[in-house]
Amino acid sequence: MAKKALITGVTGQDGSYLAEFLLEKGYEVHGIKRRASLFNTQRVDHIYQDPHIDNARFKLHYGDLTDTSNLTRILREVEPDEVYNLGAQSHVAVSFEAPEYTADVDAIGALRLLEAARFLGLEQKTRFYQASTSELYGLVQEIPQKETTPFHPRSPYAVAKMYAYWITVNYREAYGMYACNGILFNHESPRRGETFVTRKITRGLSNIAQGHEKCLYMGNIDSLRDWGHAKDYVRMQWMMLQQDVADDFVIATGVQYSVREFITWTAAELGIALEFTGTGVGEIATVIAVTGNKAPAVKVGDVLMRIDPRYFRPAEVETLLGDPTKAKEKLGWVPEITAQEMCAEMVAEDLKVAQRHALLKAHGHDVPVSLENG
Ligand code: NDP
Ligand code: GDR
Repeated sequence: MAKKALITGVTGQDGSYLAEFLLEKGYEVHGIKRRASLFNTQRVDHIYQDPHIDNARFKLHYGDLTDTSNLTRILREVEPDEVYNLGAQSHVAVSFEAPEYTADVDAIGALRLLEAARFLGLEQKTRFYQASTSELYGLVQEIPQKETTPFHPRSPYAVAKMYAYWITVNYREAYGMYACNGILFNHESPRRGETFVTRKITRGLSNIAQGHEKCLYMGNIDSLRDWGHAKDYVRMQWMMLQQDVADDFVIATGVQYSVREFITWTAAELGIALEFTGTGVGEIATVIAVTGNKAPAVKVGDVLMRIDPRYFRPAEVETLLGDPTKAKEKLGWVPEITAQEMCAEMVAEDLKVAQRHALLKAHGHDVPVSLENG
């Protein structure tokens, strides 16, 4: 019998990579998707299986982490061996705008799943993975951060995730559930949401290179992050549920870069050399050289980046750097893709789309490019 996994947040970045990974391992994969007025399954359309065929191994259920009876019914129907709770309002800046909703989904959502498993008598059968986050460290108490570093969350998102972290530990201790936290540092990919900083940069500069946009408006570019690739990180989520004893692990690369550096790499991938001048909100990035043919719309002297304080956060997490020693030693996990390689992959994908739009425009087709920012 194939193992069954249930993924909340299956339509998100990690959910899509994890679903692919588990299908390759032979799992029957169930995912919870939200009802939306437009299709929202683009990240999993390539693995979608017609439910009318026999032996379909990828199944989607409508649901929401705010809906207890819905979650309980899906758990009862599927009786999964493993639950991966990846669903969340995952944008830190947005959590300041919608703190109560973020708490409902990100904190109580985890409780609803754990309690449903207990209520249905699945607590000894179903293993539970909670998508915890480096945002728990917030105002960092120790560099680098490891499993024993004290938490100091700095946003409604991080505070909600702190509840989810501890309720997961609590169900492990109180009911003997196999429940664990992956404390994952930032991880990205070409499937990253467009309003997270890396994708905003690769997509924005690719659009500028092809003449769809003029300038990138950024928040705190001094911010330091430990960026890995989502593909490497979902492998680790699965590994965490295959141990004899449930435990919590930091997943990170152990290397840190600034947002400014990520902008420089992205520009370089497009053949653009930038110079940063000015300070604070007056800082700009100006083009000092253009080579190759990837950026026909850009010329020397163009200002490609300005600071817009609207992207500053009420409380910022200035620096994050993870220490993944425990994961390496206990699970034998090592990340395979570097931040620069990931940046190159993201630019290649975003440039392809921007070039396709340019071609359509050149043939008289109107292609509105979303200027939605984050
Ligand atoms: P995404 O934002 O790409 O995906 C979030 C998923 O959650 C989407 O499928 C979204 O659905 C779904 N979702 C949102 N609200 C609800 C709800 N009310 N009920 C059910 N599902 C909902 O996030 P990532 O894939 O990047 O991250 C996965 C998880 O890991 C999240 O919990 C995130 O907080 C956490 N995390 C992420 C890190 C990262 O760097 N990527 C690092 C550490 C933790 P829809 O598609 O309809 O919006
Ligand atoms: P983060 O990711 O908040 O770390 O949360 P994000 O990419 O949004 O920000 C990283 C850093 O870049 C700074 N920044 C900007 N961020 C955005 N989005 N837009 C901007 O214009 C901008 N300019 C500068 C931010 O201030 C921040 O310091 C992500 C999410 O995936 C969470 O769900 C996850 O838990 C953590 O990573 C680990």
